[in-house]
Amino acid sequence: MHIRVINPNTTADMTAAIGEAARQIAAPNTRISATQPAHGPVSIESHFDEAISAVGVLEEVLAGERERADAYVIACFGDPGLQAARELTRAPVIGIAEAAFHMASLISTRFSIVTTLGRTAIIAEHLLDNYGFRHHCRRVRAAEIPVLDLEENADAALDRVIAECRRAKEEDNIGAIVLGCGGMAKLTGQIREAVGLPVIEGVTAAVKLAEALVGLGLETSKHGDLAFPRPKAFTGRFEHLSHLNL
Ligand code: 5HY
Repeated sequence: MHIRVINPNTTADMTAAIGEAARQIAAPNTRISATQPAHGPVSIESHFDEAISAVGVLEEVLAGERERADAYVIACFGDPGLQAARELTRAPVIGIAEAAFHMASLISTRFSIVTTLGRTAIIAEHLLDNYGFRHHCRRVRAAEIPVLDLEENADAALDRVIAECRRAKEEDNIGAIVLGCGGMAKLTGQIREAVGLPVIEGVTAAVKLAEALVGLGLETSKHGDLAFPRPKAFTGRFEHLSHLNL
């Protein structure tokens, strides 16, 4: 099976690291392609960044449809464009936040999230409400690191993430920690060792969920709100999306 892992930001090093993390846990017959939009923010740290990145995610799904991908992973913890992406394909589309919440709830009664910047914590809180996991999550914490520090100052960023995870372990009365950024995928092993709690990372959780859905022959429902969008004209820079024949 072919799983297209989409990093919604446009930082190639982070896309490569996300692809590598996915390949390390993918089943032998799973082919992982890691891609990013041609246009968009180098990192996603606000509602604005997320809104712009969502268009790039959708164009990457349309490109994946031309390559007949069997499933998609949206590798940003805001799950940008998730429901819109599901409208464009029959293939399963998994957001890393949603995947991590499901996995965490299967191995713990309460978890905390450790994300990058405090200002993005609200995005994770909205997803917890939207997906029905608010009661499972004790707290959304932030290591207060810019996303690209995970690439450019990785050692210092790792120390801050570990410190925040240790505070969560001490203070939050939890059984597990969810890492709140796709860029943390490559750090999961070191964090698990340092913190001594189950640590769930979304990219790998999403790849395994995608493999399970494809393995079960389950597709995104085309009955109801996730049906293909009605073909119509788009104007200006979106004219190429006109009358999509999906
Ligand atoms: C992510 N931003 O996973 C989110 C994390 C965050 O560029 N990739 C990003 O802080 O919201």
